[in-house]
Amino acid sequence: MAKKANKKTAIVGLGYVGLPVALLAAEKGWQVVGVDNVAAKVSAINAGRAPMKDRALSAALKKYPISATTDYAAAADAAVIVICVPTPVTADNAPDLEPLNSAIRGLRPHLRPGQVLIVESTINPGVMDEAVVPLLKERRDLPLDSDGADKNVLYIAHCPERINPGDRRWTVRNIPRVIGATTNKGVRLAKAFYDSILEAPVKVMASINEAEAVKILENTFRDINIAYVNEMAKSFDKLGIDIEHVIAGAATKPFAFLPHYPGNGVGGHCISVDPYYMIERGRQAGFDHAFLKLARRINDSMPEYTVGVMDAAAAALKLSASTPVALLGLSYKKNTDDLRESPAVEIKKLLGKKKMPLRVFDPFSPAQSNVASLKEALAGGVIVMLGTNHDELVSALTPAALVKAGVKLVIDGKNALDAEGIAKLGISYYGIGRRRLPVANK
Ligand code: SAJ
Repeated sequence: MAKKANKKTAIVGLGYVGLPVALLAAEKGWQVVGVDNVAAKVSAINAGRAPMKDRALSAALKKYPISATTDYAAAADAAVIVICVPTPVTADNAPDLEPLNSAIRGLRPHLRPGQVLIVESTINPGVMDEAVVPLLKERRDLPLDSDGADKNVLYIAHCPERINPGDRRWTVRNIPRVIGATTNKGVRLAKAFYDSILEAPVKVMASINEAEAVKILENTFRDINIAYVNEMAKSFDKLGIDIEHVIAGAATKPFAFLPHYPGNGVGGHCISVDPYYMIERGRQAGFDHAFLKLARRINDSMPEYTVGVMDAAAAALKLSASTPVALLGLSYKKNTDDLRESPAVEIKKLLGKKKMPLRVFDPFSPAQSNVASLKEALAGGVIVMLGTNHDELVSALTPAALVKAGVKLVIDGKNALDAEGIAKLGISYYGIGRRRLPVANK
């Protein structure tokens, strides 16, 4: 009688990445146990509540309840263990593998030959071989596939996460993946897991290093392209050319052009972080990633550039230094409550150093706001500083609403507002790489 396949999987790290994987695995028939080191998250999930504001996740959790625990021992009888913990940077932008290392150390006593251990966290080429495997080797009685054997060993694989928070079109279910593993058996086991839960192709890379490099390449690609348009925006500000129009023009080219858009900076736990992992690994290997570092410098300069645009515009309009500024939106990305590495949070810090009264309103972050409504933020004739293009902010900030509130100047950090309409009603509009001045101010 064939042994019944072990369909238990342990998902370690139940955040934006791990929870969607856990719920999809549960939907596809896996017996799922979630492991997380935050007890509050564990109890929320056991009570059927998603620990983050995400309607789709909350609905999935209701439909496919999973059990969660802080105890790594729960992974002992799992066939597949998936690690989805953060890989942030330290305050001086050095890679911080502590969350990954502590997950490995927590799991280590419970790992057994025959299991496949898959890391989804974003890491640079070399981390699996140089950080994860040595940590696992500290358990001398656990044979690893990296020792060359291909049976009765712990199999090790990497499948970089590709979750896009807030995206309804591309989800954990339909985004293609790449995987890399140490041995062919490891590839087979990891691929079998993803083939059983995804409705998307899984590409097998020639090595773990290549799989690590794929995610770094795709995210540094995005960072440098955003930096490129941010630099062009600064240049076009000098020339009075509207970069949004120019990008739209360039995008009529049906090949070899991929539009990215300027803004007040690059935030989030992926694009603004991942390049530093490659920069550091390159440095260790004796290679200087001058281009990646330049892109980081350009993108990190955008919050200060945006405040500079406001200062120059306010001076040109001879607005009094006591004109209040309403910073609208703090999240790094629209329609999320995620503040990690957010440029708008950096702008809040810069504005906080000035004399003018500062009002902060983000509907997704009431705790970080100092007024309770948009109406309160705009009262009395303010300078609007759009920090995040949340749909509900953009739709409320119509030209008519701005005039009605007596707004004196609009700084649009995400080029998301109706520039023409705002200027037509007599309010000066400055975006990033675009501006519209009322006829009177021309
Ligand atoms: N941003 C720009 N201009 C752009 C695009 C983004 O300034 O043209 C800014 C955003 O405002 C934000 C930051 O960059 O502050 C990052 O935005 P993002 O859309 O890249 O969002 P993330 O950080 O959630 O990136 C994720 C990544 N997904 C994974 O790492 C699995 C990234 O690889 C995706 O390309 C991205 O989503 C996406 O395409 O939305």
